[in-house]
This record gives sequence, structure tokens and C-alpha cells, in this order.
Amino acid sequence: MSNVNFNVLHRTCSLVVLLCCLHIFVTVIYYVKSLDFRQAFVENQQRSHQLQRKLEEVLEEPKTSGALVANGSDTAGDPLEKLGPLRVEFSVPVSLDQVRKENPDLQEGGRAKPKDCIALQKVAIIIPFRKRDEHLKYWLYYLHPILQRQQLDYGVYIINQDGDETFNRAKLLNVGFAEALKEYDYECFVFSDVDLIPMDDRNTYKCFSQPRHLSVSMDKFGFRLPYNQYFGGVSSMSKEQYLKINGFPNNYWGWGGEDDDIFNRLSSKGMIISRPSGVIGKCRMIRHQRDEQNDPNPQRFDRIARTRQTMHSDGINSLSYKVVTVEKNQLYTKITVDIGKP
Ligand SMILES: [Mn+2]
Repeated sequence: MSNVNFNVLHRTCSLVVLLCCLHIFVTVIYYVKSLDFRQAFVENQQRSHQLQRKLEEVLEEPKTSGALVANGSDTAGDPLEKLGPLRVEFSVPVSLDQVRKENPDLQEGGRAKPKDCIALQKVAIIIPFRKRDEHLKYWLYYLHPILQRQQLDYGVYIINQDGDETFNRAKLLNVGFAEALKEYDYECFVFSDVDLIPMDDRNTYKCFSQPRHLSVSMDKFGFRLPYNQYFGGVSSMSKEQYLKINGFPNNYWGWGGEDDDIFNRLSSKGMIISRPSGVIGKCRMIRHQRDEQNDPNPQRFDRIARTRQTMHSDGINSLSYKVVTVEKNQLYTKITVDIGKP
């Protein structure tokens, strides 16, 4: 009797041990397989990164070695084929009539969008302005064809400071942001000086996951960044990025400092500056004398040092101004505005 009992017990135990071994075996197999998967995933990621880097390198090489693609030249075929380095010069005068004729698809207010597709972004281009009509002609002449080739849904806003008080670039930019948003559901804002023209239309006037500095290699600075934190000239910010820093300062009267204040605002919110390469980011500035009523601002160093304390009370949330006139034509929307005085 006890012998039979022992036999049954022995068999049961053997069975349990066998089951355990089987279980361990299966677990090990699955574990090894999942390791393989992970390895493959990592390799795949690395390969796609390499591919992207190569693609970027290829894209950054000028299309035709040395030969410049003239702006507005009609090379037939794929519209993307036209993208590349541009000839930009200011020796031949241009007229607004000419610009209107060469851009027949523009809508009232300097608006355009692609005909055959839906643009990825709605972009408002904001230009702070006063008495620079000569520069504006060149800007419109060069930029309208570029922006249309870039297939943006965009509008051009010239924010003209009324009167002869000291110029205030950053406050005019704030006005442009507020006024453009009253008209259309813009998602992206490009802030550009009127005298800066990109020399390569692969430098897209749109927004990125981080605030973008577009005029990275200006002829004025020998086609280099003057310093790493430089954020002047042409930049772009999404609506969210702009609101996160409470817009721009309103109290930088006169030349200089406001761009460094904006840089401080961005970095204090943990953002970094995105930039195109030095090749794609080349641009030309129209030579000019410094304007009257735009002397260097002596307070700028003091103010830059205190951005973090002042930015939450000085910005888009404290902006006040009076619109004097609004002029709309085929090439732009010009808003003349009284922004007060220092
Ligand atoms: Mn200038």
C-alpha cells in the first residue's frame, strides 16, 4: 500500500519538476527574443538617423555648383528644383508696379497660399518700419516669390511707427503679433527687419519645434554669427512659443538690446535656438546710414541684465497702442500705429 503511495508521489513530483523546467525554458526563449527585438529597434533608429543626416548634407549642397539660380527664373518641372542659392543685389532699382506684375497671385493685404495643396503653416510676417520705402521695395521684390515657392499660407504686415519719437522695434513686433491675429488664425510669426534678404530659398520662413533664428550668416558680419546668443535680424516663433515668453519687451526705445532681451526670455523658459546651416542661412543687408531717432539705447545693458525679473509684467500682456491707419494693397498690409514715447 505504502509502496503504491510512494510511487504516485514520485510521479507527481517528477511531473511538477518537468513542468517547472518547461516553464523556465519558454521564459528564457521569450526573453532572448525580446533582446533581439530591442537590438534591431536600436539599429533601425541609428540607420534612420544616419540616413537623415545624409539627406540633410545632400540638401545643403548648392544645386548647380557655382551657378546662381536667378530669382524668378522659370526653370520648368518640379517646383522644388528651383530651391537653392539666389542672386541678391541692390544696384538695379525696382518698382512696386513691377513687383505687382511679377506676383499676380497675391491677394489683398499681401496674402498668398498654395493653389494645389494645403500649406503646413499659416505664417504672419511682421516687419517693423519707418521711412524705409526704398528697402521695402527690395524686400517685397525678393520675398514674395520666395515665400510662394515655399508654399506657405502667409500675409505680410508692415508695422509703421507713427510720428518722430525714438524708434521701438520690439514694441512694433508686439503690435504686429496682436493685429495679425485679429485677421486670421496665424500659427507662426516671422519677425523680419525690412533690409534683410535671404540668399537661399531653402531657408524656410516658417516655425520649428524651437524658436528659429533665420538670419544666421549676414554679409554685414562676414557671413558669420556675431555671437552665439545673437537673435537679431530675422526670427520665427510659433504662437505658443511667443506666448510662453509673454511676447517681447515694450520699453527698449532706440537701437539695440531688444533682441538680447528676447534671447534671455527664451532661455529662461528652457527653450533653445534652432538655426539653418551657415550655407542656407546666408543673407544680405541693404547698406544704410543709421536712422535719425534710432540712436543706441544707453539703458540697454541695464535692461538686459534684468530680463528675468521684468519679462512677466512687460510684454504682450502690458501692450498698449493706438492704430492710426490701416492700408491694404496687393503687396502688404500696412498698419500705422501710435506706440507712445519713452
Ligand atoms: Mn539695418
